[in-house]
Amino acid sequence: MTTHQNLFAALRAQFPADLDATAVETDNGLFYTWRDLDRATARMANLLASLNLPAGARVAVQVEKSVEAMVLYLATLRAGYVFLPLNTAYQSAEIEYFIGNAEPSVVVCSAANFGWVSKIAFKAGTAHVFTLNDDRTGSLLERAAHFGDEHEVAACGADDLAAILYTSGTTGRSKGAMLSHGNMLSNAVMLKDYWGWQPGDVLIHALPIFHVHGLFVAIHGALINGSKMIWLSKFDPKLVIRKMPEATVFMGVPTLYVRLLADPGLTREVASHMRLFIAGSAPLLIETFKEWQDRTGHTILERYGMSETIMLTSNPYAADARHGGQAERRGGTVGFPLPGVSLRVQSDEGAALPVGEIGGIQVKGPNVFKGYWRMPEKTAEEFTADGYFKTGDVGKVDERGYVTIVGRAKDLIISGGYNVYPAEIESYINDMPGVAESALVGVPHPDFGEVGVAVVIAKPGAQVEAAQVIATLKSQLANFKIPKQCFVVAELPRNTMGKVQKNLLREQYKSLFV
Ligand code: MCA
Ligand code: AMP
Repeated sequence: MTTHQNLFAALRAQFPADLDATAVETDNGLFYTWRDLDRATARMANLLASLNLPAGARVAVQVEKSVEAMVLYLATLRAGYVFLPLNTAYQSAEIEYFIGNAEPSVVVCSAANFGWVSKIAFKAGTAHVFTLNDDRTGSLLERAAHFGDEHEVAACGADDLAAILYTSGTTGRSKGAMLSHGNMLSNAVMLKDYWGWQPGDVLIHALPIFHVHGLFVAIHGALINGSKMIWLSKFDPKLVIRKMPEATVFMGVPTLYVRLLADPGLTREVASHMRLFIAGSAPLLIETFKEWQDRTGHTILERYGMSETIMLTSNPYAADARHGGQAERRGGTVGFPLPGVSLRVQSDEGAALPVGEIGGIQVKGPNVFKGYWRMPEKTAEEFTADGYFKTGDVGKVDERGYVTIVGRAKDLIISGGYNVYPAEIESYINDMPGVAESALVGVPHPDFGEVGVAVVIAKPGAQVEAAQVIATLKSQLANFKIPKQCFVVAELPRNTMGKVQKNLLREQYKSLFV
């Protein structure tokens, strides 16, 4: 094992020679140099190392976005432990499940949530609960301040776990996707080349840092190129537009592009300093793709990935011999399988499908995860006998090699880049008094791309109020999972097998928001 399989060591090796240059500039006027990042991660890694955690210990983190939160991520890698990021919208039932399932040794939360989070954590056997706020306060920083700012990076093998990302299951509970140092590093190194990262690139970081897009693709991309980040605590279209003349790269989910386009301040001139706009996490509408071209003169580069695989496919940055010299970023497609990724389309029966035919997308490569945390059966179900991971996405590959995603075999709604699993929401609704059953379907939405609509059946003689269903869900679940509308109806459409026909519900409610 060498230290250099450690993802942090590889990122650190690309810090620029001038460690006093700015690495991160924040929207509240703070500047962090590369030396600051090195020292802060060393201090925090020393703190973690002092806790005598078991090998492979999980560090579960639910905090608001801040540079210190990124430092905690990097310090966890540096110390050789496993990072477990949690969406700040998650409420107690959700957090209780993740902590109970992952059994983290360390939990970090905001001071405001310390009461309920620490109660859950201590009950689950967590030894250490720290606080970290987005204003550079909290017990984590207080404790880390007592440690030295030099730290020898923990030795790691490529297969050692670096992070666990929970992704909800289409049936049953969420599954923790285990990503190794090797998974992440191979993807980061390859994307640096594929997206043509250059000296002097500056990234506008406007995404949350508890999912793959903001935490890995954006942060690794900038760090492994020694590039400065303009760090926005929250997405704000006006601020992004204001910062474009100082930046070169932007990454966003489609909703961010829709909101930027809604701002008259987005012009060709303001975007002229930018080199690359990248979109992913949800389908980018062709209208958005074209409007962006018209307004800014830039062609958005759409790519496709998953928590289990990090990035899988991408439209080309420039002409590439690997794809017959193709340089065209084609709207409505997610581009080519990335170098090292083997992608195929199969029928339900497991037959390889020819060019242009629609089927299940399966992938293999150094980026594909190690399996689901403590769920060997689920892991086995999601891989084919010859080692391909079944993405659950449905698509096709054209004669030029471009991949198009046409739908999903998994019952999943992607709303503003966040995943909502109908099975989870339905189970909460079905537990409400007076409810016989329910169905959640995704319908088009101008801002979020897709949103959930709940259709509920009351038990005979029972009264169920739609507003009450929504209010009860709001008290239980992360806000982005709450259906934007709820209808209480007499019956659900069913096929001859008795299965609810969600396609008919989607059709019925498709014009609700558009
Ligand atoms: C906020 N709301 C939402 C969403 N976000 N509703 C549905 N879907 C959403 N995504 C609702 C809240 O519940 C709230 O409703 C109201 O909008 C305002 O909340 P607020 O938090 O202020 O919203 P916002 O700040 O405007 O957030 C919108 C957002 C955010 C900026 C688009 O959703 C976001 O940052 N999305 C990016 C997600 C992301 O990074 N995904 C990457 C996953 P109420 O007022 O009724 O309570 S990684 C991935 O998918 C893979 C691997 C990949 O390929 O990248
Ligand atoms: P997650 O579980 O958050 O990792 O979400 C992964 C899912 O997001 C994939 O399986 C796809 O369904 C979807 N996804 C990611 N990027 C794209 C894209 N560019 N176009 C369509 N769907 C996407």
